[in-house]
Amino acid sequence: MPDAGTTVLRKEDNRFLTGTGRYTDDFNRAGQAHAVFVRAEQPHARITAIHTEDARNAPGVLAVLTGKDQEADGVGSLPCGWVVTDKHGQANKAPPHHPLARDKVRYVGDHVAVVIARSYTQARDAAELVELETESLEANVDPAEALTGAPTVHDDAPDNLCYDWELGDTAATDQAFQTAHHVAKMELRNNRCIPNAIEPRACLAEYDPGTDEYNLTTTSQNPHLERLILSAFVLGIPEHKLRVHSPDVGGGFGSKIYAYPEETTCVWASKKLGGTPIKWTAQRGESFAADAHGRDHVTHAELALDADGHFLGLKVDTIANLGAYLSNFATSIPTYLYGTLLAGQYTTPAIHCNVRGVFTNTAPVDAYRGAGRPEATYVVERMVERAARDLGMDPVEIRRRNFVQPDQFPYQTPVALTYDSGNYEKGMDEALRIIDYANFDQRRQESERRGKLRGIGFSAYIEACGLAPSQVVGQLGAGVGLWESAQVRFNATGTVSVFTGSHSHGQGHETTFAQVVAERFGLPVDNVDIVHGDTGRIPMGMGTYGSRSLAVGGSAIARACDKVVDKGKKIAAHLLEASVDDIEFDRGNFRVAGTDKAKSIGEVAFAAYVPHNYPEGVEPGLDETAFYDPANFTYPAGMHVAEVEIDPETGDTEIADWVAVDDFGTVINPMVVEGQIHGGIAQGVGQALMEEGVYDSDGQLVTGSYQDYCMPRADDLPSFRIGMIETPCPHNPLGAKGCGEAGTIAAPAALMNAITDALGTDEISMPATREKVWRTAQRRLQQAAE
Ligand code: MCN
Repeated sequence: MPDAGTTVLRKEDNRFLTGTGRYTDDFNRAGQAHAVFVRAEQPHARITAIHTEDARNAPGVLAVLTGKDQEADGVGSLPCGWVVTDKHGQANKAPPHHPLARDKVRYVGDHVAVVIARSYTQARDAAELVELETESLEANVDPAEALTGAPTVHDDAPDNLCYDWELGDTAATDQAFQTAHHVAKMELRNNRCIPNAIEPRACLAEYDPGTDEYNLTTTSQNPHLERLILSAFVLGIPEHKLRVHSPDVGGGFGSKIYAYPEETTCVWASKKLGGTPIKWTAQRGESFAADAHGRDHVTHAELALDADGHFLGLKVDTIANLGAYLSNFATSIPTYLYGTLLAGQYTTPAIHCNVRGVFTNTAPVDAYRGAGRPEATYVVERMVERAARDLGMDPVEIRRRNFVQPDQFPYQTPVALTYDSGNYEKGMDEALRIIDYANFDQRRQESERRGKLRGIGFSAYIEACGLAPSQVVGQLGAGVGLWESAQVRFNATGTVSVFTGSHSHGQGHETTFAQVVAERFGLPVDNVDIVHGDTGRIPMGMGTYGSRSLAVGGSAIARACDKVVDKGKKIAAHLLEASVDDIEFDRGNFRVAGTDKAKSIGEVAFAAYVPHNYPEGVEPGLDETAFYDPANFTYPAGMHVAEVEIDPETGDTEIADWVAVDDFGTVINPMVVEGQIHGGIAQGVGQALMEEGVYDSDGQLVTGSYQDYCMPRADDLPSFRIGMIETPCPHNPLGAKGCGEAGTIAAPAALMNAITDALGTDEISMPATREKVWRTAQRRLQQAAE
């Protein structure tokens, strides 16, 4: 019976590895129709007419619907659920985002009409016949230029500014800069990423005219939130009349958090077509064009230091691309999930950050694995290394001099957050030991002898995850609470069903959550069933993102288990003819303290459902629910070290070694956690070396397929070497901190610091493609020769 804290193979892998998982596209209904969306081919145009007659008359077509039809039916706008108040006290601009465009199209891939036909091919063929008449407008695609006279995306925001937000103390930061011995400066671009889950987004929408109920099967990371948005904002369906079911979901990385135009439109259309079930599955090109993208920041940063390398102040000025419309959490990502992390692992006393969120004619930008925190870590860790290079200091030593120390926790940063626990120096020392930093110079010389350039780069990342206390996020503008719920039900035969509002789409919750419960009740993991992803079965939930599932969802489960034990004690006391106060519970057994009189939890559960001999005043059943709202975020942190070897003749960057030492507090399943780190690093390496969503100046997405958007593969990566330290989270019952985004947050800075170390210049931006690296290396060699 393995405990939490030990590796258990993932229960869910049996179905995933044998091809018996059930994904949204595997669901079919008799008489279902298929939806194909007609999408904008121009990035910016006023709609003058949409000609649908030919498509309507095409074989098999049941309907061709446009924004006008939605307007007539009162279909609402997709909301952004987080209001950011800018530095002038104004709420952010929130132009409407209609599922089907009404007046203008605003990016390539925007939704113009939906064609619904008997078969997918009929719908696709008919979609070709829809003719969009437009007046073309100039496109605005570059965030750096969006505020300087670029074409206006929304009339409500004539200068394309969504908000001008600041955090930190300007006066204190200015003061710090005045006393500085040195100011390190950098221009940084955080490249646009396009999420690529294995399974594309999909939905199957059904309306039942008999009961006036809807059933939406869809690829969502948070079915309850999807239900809330469709109900409260877009379609006005009473929540209890809408079931949202997310069966197996093949990855999300943030892109499946949001309510999108497609499933919204299919739910609405299913009723319009008298209850015809409507199915839609994205083609990969649609995912590239219209799933929410990530990152896309342009930043100027300055770090003030004294002569000994102590950080005195940090100034950060960022323009964040929000795309053409505000996606559900878009406003919060470059503000509260970015600016608040700019202290990093350091005691920098004064920080000021200014962020301007801008509209452009590009796909909406929202949370993508890490969401704001990779961008913050990238700024801080590139700046730290830049400062070390400017001052001729060892990058390890400069960090050591500035780390928050273990006795300073809880640590209040100058940018709002209070770090809960950590030991940053210990993590760094462990990483240095594993990578053998002491002998790095020898390895560099050995590379030089072979004509190669070797570099080492560090990234001391911190993140705030386990999203998070409802009161705090509410004060910051969130429109939702960020608690999690759990129901833990003993069945009469002693097995346990757990209903969680978290949603696993690759993270292994069916195993790790079962471990939490199995350990508490002294049961085999296989006797615990984790049910998730269905508003029809799970009372309430807020879903999975922000590495919150274990810290918040798992804590709710732990609390519900405690309630089960409390009730079980009453039943056991009766069965054992003892006082409740004398009953102890340990690993599945209720025992009268100091005796060998005991009842197993299985016996107690049976008595709860067959209450022939039962305490008076106690309800039958052993089934408890808990809501958990954390007191703080959790603050995982760690040190990633990348060592690269560059071939200046080809521009090839080989990642020679990668060491990650992380602190996730108490770990439930080391294997699952390692898997999360591996996947996270791979994603960060992708951003640093090869991934970039590029729009040309005409607003066309030129990286709209795998031909042009390069993803990392196994042979691009080394075998990662993982170390762990553990400072338990002091404020949740598991002591756990989130791990799901850490690798992605840490990796880009580590890799770019290593590449720039090897090349001897910071003049290279992400992604450091072969071409860019080759050009930079050649330029350096030429300069050296001159
Ligand atoms: N865990 C653990 N001990 C800890 C922390 C976590 O054993 N101290 C386990 C958890 O029980 C869980 C897994 O590790 O099984 C990840 O937990 P957690 O850090 O709570 O993250 P979430 O489950 O909330 O997952 C969300 C996170 C995010 S935000 C993105 S984006 C992401 C990610 O996880 N997307 C993923 N990992 C992904 N992995 C896959 N395969 N696919 C995605 O889309």
